[in-house]
Amino acid sequence: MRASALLLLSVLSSSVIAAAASAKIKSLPNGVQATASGTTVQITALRDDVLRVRIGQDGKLPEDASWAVLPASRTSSIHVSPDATGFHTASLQVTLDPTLRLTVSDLAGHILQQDSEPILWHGTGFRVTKQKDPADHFFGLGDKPGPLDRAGQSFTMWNTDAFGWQESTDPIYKSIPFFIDLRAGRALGVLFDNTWRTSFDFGKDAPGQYTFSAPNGPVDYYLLYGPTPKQVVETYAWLTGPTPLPPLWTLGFQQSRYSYVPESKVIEIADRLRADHIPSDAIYLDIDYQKSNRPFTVDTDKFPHFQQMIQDLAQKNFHIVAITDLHIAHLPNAGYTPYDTGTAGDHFVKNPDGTTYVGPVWPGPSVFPDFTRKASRDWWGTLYQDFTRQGVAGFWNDMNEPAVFTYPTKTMPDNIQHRIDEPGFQTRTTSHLEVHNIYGLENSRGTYEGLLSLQPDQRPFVLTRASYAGGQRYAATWTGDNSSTWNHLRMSVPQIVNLGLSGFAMTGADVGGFAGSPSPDLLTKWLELAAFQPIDRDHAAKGTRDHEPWVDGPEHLAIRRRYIEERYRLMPYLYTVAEEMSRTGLPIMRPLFLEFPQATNDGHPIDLDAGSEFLFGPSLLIAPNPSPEEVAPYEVHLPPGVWYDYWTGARLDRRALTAARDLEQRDAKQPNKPLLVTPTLADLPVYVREGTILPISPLTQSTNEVPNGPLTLRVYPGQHCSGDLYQDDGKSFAFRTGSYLRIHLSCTENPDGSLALHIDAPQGSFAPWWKQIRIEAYGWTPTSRTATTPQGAQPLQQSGAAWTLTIPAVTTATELVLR
Ligand code: NBV
Repeated sequence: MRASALLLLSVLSSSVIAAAASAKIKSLPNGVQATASGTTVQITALRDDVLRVRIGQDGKLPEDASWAVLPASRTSSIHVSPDATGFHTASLQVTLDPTLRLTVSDLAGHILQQDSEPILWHGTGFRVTKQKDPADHFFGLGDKPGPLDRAGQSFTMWNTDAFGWQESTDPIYKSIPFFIDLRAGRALGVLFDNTWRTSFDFGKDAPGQYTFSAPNGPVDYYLLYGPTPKQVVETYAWLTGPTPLPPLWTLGFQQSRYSYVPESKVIEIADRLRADHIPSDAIYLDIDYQKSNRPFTVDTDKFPHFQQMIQDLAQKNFHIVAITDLHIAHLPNAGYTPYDTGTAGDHFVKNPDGTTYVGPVWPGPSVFPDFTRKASRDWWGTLYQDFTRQGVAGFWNDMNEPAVFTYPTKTMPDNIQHRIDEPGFQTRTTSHLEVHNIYGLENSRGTYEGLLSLQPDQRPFVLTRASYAGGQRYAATWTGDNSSTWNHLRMSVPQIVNLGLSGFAMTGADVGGFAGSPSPDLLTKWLELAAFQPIDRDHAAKGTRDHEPWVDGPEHLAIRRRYIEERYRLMPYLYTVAEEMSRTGLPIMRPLFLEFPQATNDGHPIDLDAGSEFLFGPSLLIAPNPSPEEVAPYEVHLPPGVWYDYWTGARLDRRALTAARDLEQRDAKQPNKPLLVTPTLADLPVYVREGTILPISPLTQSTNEVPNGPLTLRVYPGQHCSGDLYQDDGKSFAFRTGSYLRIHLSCTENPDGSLALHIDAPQGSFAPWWKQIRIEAYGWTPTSRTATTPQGAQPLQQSGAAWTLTIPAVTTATELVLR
């Protein structure tokens, strides 16, 4: 794949048609347009911090349409201030030189991006070349494996069924042509909105430049200025839409395998999860529940009481997620409804001669919905009617690259004809080359929108394998067919982090690895780590050894259960983070630089020093072994500030040096010196950022269960001490009309040594489960062991590293002072 991308680049270089030095710059209310030597460039400001660049030949600009960008954002614009060479906004300076090279700077004159050459054309193809600074670090680009920082590498966008992918495999399942350039502490996001087989090179070909190119399609890209990376991520969510608020149960532990059959096996798995007290919420049905692998059928020999099974499992608080692949069995005159109704409605893609394209996949010869037609997506959505009626809670769109069993391409031929018949687009027929990378996106969109129209007051859960930029609006995703190796465990971190930076915030990797059989230790470590990742789904390929938490005996089970339980205790925090994600686009799993962009003197991302560390929400830092199979101690680099050990509550500063379990002492003179951690099977280091107020619930066995006992607020004093808590019914859209609960919390350390906790007046009308609130204060020592509460003075109790008290649930703004 990379070889062909390089070939394209060298062809492009050999036929440069550079714009001549005669550009005429025309001012537009919202930007500029200029033409030179047949190349027309238009740069417009959508906001002060968002630019759009469109370039065309022969005086024409590309079609103004997008599968990724929200219409309202794409068409927004501001008035800019023109100047001699371009324009400026309230935060950016835009300059075009006579050869149409673009420079974008901040208002202090720091160059954020600069064309090092004019655009290169080669027929329908083109290449955009930017100067690369040695300080540039690149993040994003979706699920691409390899190191977190993309600098020095090149990539191709072509959605591929990449069973058995490894660290250097490219491309794999998704095409998310969005990246963030972090240059000396200033962040700029770039969305290259072109669905063809695009290429990216971040200084691999030539160290002083980075490029993006395509063999066809529009030159249409967006620049999103920070300066902080967090602002860029939030702006990307403004541009392409955030991940919607997921149903609460999808944040629970999910158990899957290819495949649990027959029905009795599914029930056995559910019963064992409950009997072993492994908190869990979902069980997956992979392709073998279907009759002869035909989507939207059930093999009634293996599942004679399908609906009853679903209802019985729902009684036990399990949700069923069923796979529904897009390839419809080619079964004329056989009474197979998806084929019959799809054919009647002309919903399948065609060969160049107009006949329906038929390709082999799981059901044998199959036909493929034309998802770039709204009418075909609407038809697709109706296929879910029986399953939703029967109570299937979530749907899994696999194989939607699309995967076809034709080799070597593993997809449909380039010349297959797709119809674009879509509000906002010119109606036309185009080849597979243009649609390939958005096929999975539009498949999952059809599913999501179909579910919404079938069950308008239920938040859909769709899990998709392939997608394109913006696909987070419709589906969660996973990293496909990973392997049961230590390296794949390690790689899940940079992959999920980069997906989160690319808009996909609800993401997981198959726990235990899909291909192969994990050793007991590997499975245990994986279940530990995934408890702190957005989607926690244990999944395994056919023919591999069993993967469920209990399979390696009581000692392993006890460790695995402890981590899953911890995830459930953290559910109020996790759900609050998920709600933030649904408003702002901030991912659940974050690189350290997102929260600590100033952590290093030269502005390089601290993650580059910090092995496999990541943040789970804004407040918890997870520090797995960067060489997970290694037994030697490893370094943990904590960003500046005070940190607490999550497990013991010990404050890791000069006052608590000796309390740090399992950690070598922190050097008092070098507070940012790395910690040394000795890896053990049962431990995963987790740290809490100072100033955190962490909401915790009593343990439940599923998210459906109402927790029994108080809400706990763990207070970790320090800078900017605050926390939030969000709750709602976990499934409907009632939150949109006020049925939610939001509480903002903050704490202050007073000069007299007392600790004040402020609980703001709750917002929203949703009544939560707790009747009491237990406060646990860490890293703080009382002088008189009492608290002032609205109910009067109360004694503080000591419990481990915390001082605690319990008060009745509050309905108005409340202040407690612990002294
Ligand atoms: O549907 C079977 C599998 C599924 O379990 C896996 O998660 C997907 O990534 N599917 C791929 C098709 C076949 C894989 C060999």
